[in-house]
Amino acid sequence: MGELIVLLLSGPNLNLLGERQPEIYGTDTLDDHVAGTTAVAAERGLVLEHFQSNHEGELVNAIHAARDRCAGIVINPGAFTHYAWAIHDALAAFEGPVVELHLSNPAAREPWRHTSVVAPVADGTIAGFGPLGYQMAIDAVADLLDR
Ligand code: CA2
Repeated sequence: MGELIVLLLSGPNLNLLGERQPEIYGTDTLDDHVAGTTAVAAERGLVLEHFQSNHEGELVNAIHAARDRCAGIVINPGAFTHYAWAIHDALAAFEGPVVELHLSNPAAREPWRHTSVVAPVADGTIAGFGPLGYQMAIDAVADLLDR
């Protein structure tokens, strides 16, 4: 088999990581998270690709493009988590493992963050563990692919 690609998707405002709200989201930049995730993926024999967008449709297009090309998806949909049904539908049409990832724990925050429209189409959700979550998400995808 050829290389197994895992697509890491980052939603709106995650490009600002490291610049503001470090008490909630930590001090690492998105590039830091991507570098760490790439290294962990390589240890598991996986190739990481990353795409960030502030536009819902671009994330939908990226999910479509991953079909038949990527083995799994790790997605932090940002605030789209809470209402973006187009992302839900796109992920539902993806065949491989999907892991929903959050740096913070939305369940412990404002009530409007308690709903995820992505969770029903994910194999599982990792939330509240900061940077460690990226590593956990890769472990989850790798294990799901091994089964
Ligand atoms: O905890 C997470 O990873 C979230 O997906 C982050 C989203 C939030 O809307 C979700 O409820 C939970 C927001 C990301 C915004 O990131 C910023 C980073 C620095 C400065 C401003 C925003």
